[in-house]
Amino acid sequence: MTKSQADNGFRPHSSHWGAFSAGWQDNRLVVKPHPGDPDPNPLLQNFPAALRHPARIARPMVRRGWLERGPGPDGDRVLDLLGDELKRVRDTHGPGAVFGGSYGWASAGRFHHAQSQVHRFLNMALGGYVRSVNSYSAGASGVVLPHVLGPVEQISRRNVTWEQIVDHSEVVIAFGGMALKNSMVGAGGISRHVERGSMRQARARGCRFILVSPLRGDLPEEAGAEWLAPIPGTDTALMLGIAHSLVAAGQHDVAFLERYCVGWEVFEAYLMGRTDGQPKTASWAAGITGIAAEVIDGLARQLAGKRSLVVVAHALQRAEHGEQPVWMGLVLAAMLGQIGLPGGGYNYALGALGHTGRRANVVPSVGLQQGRNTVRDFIPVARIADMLLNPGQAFDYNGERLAYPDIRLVYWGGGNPFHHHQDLNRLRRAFTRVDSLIVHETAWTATARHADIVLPCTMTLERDDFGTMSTDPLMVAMHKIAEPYGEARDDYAIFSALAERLGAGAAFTEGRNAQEWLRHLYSEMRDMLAEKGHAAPDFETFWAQGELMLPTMPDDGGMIRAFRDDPVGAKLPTPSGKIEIFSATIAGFGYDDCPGHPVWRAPVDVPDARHTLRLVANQPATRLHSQLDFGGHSQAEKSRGREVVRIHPRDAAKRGIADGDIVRLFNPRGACLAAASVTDGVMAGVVQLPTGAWYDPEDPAEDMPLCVHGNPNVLTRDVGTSRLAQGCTGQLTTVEVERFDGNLPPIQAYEPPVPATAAE
Ligand SMILES: Nc1nc2c(c(=O)[nH]1)N[C@H]1C(S)=C(S)[C@@H](COP(=O)(O)OP(=O)(O)OC[C@H]3O[C@@H](n4cnc5c(=O)[nH]c(N)nc54)[C@H](O)[C@@H]3O)O[C@H]1N2
Ligand SMILES: Nc1nc2c(c(=O)[nH]1)N[C@H]1C(S)=C(S)[C@@H](COP(=O)(O)OP(=O)(O)OC[C@H]3O[C@@H](n4cnc5c(=O)[nH]c(N)nc54)[C@H](O)[C@@H]3O)O[C@H]1N2
Ligand SMILES: [Mo]
Repeated sequence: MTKSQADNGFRPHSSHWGAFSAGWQDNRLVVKPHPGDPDPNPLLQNFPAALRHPARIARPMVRRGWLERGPGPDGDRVLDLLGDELKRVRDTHGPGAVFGGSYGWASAGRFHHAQSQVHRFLNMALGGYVRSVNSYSAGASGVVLPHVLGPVEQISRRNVTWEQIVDHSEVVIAFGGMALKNSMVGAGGISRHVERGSMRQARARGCRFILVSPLRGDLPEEAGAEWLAPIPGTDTALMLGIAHSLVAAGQHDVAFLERYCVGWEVFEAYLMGRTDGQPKTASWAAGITGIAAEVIDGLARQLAGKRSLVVVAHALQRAEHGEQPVWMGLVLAAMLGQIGLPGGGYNYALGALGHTGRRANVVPSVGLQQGRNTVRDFIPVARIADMLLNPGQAFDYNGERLAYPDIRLVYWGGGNPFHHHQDLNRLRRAFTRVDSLIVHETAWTATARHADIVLPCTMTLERDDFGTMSTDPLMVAMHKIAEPYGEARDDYAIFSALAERLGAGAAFTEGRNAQEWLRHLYSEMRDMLAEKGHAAPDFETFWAQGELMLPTMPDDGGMIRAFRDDPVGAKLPTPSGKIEIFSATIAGFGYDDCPGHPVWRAPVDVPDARHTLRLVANQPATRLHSQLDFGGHSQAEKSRGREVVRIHPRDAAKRGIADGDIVRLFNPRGACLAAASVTDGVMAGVVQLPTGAWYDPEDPAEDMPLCVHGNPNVLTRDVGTSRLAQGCTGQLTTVEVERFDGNLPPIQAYEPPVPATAAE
């Protein structure tokens, strides 16, 4: 922040979607992007209306049904009640009956980061909790990539940069695109949005972009991309077709495959049809993908012999057999021989987030120490409903045979499972199986509404913190802009008070208040910088300046470049030390749904006579997930108060749907309303409804209520990607769409629940 902004009463702050300053003008909150940001994110404009919106939670609440089973609370004794419940579960069932997965993005500030707070509290006060592993973002890739190339973070975040694309790439083929809406977001805060400008510059130099996606908007106009729209979920077949064309034309890089990879021969036998009698030719792929064989052949010619870059978006692996396109993209890039060269090769998830394509800071970002978790049980994160519905049941995961624990209490802070999980009607049933669901929230999300105890907490603008992410150099002093809403308290204050009741007060707080923690964490950052020979100002100076520019590493291509330069001295962290086109480890697990090399497996969830369209449920452009859905920008982009579903003119005409009509999307799992936007920016046969509209059941008492607002997770399937990774498959499913001519039910999602359930 510049000094003059601070003088005008504007104070620095940060969010996952951008750095900014905020202040008050005529009693209204005004938010201004950081002056150094060349392409600020419009999501910043969700803040002003959200800050004092009635959807905020003003006071603690306890569900009446829950209370009737126990002693009633009075005054603000909710914490006593909750402390007693935590003691009961700890002492009678042990910490292994507590699920503290608490997945979610929370806020950018690193001290008040809600999951870090929840996990530290559960470790200190209960001795631990059942945790979740991996993410909804990279559920399949996070498991398959370490077997075949390396840790997903290294491959997505320390690899090809936008600088390299500007200077070196000749062809970039982006499976799932690199939508600007997505790269505008980065966990911990992002200060400069460089993607649009980089694509413009690369194109001006002559770089060609190829977009493989159901949506034209998945690359910006600046990229000038050629747009190919295969049937969603068929990218692996398309890549196999390209691979076959390369081999048929003798254009694959045999020297690279020999020197840097293992298992080419096994895979080649499959590719050429020697193992299953089916050569994976361009015309075979055409029959599956809907892309003409000549086009597939042409892609092979365009990519071969050039500085080509293969990008695979997270989205592709958030689907049935999601491991396959991630692995096959790598194999395709290996065949092209550019892996490890500047601007070439393979970059998983480049452009899916603002973390990628940038130089890393010389020091990692700091966070709250988590303490020790004594519980060994865990689940792959997206198996939560399976766990709650089937305690004791066995499941496969990454070569292990595990069993679901028996959970009595679920503790959530900083995430919204009624946003992020699939098949919400099933999730609702799952949550009824636990004794207590405890939620800390800033606003009345569906998760808060389903909780037994809700504790209102401050939102980021209501507390001091600092924001930093390991691939953005700007560390921001996030000044408090407003007083807490109602009785909202910081997660830290709530946990400190609870830890006290559980006899772990001193262990949890280490005697520090929030301000002292900020200083403490900052001093850790300063020490790390000093160790690397970089001076940083003291806390007071940092706070007064409002920001600190951190030093960054050279743009060196990370682990993958090092391996290319020296395959013996800088082996990959795979069992063979090389790229594994065939993985003996994975083959050894014996999973038919994820064998030892990439394969095409037809999905189970495909259109039928009654459900003829594919639904793409992707990330929303108008907010981060479900956060601040009640904010100004998110609301302004809705139509008649509903989330917008995009449908191709041909599909709309067939159903008598006009632009702006309210439609009903349905399948056997559920139904929701949305407002139709008729556009040829989405391929025919596909409708796209982003995630994040707050779940709004017309009649919550029903088993399968209509969501009147447009949350696609009432429609998605709650099944794992495969036995290997058990990742989330929420991106794609099958639906039917019809015009909705009934009376339009009101939106109730943002109205606080009836106060009869108040704790007092
Ligand atoms: N169908 C389908 N589903 C998907 C996806 C998809 O592509 N398709 N994508 C998935 C992906 S990649 C992800 S990452 C997930 C995202 O899922 P989530 O991360 O769960 O979504 P958010 O809306 O960011 O949830 C964060 C919650 O934290 C709250 N919060 C913010 N600050 C604080 C705080 O300081 N304290 C507390 N206690 N709470 C706070 C916010 O109000 C919000 O409710 O969704 C997944 N779900
Ligand atoms: N504005 C905004 N940005 C975000 C987020 C947000 O909520 N809002 N969330 C952030 C998070 S947590 C994550 S993990 C990333 C997610 O990054 P991604 O998962 O990559 O993002 P999505 O928008 O879900 O999907 C990208 C595109 O893939 C395309 N696609 C879907 N299915 C297929 C398919 O089968 N084949 C092909 N070729 N393309 C397909 C869709 O058209 C979609 O727009 O985004 C991040 N960025
Ligand atoms: Mo994500």
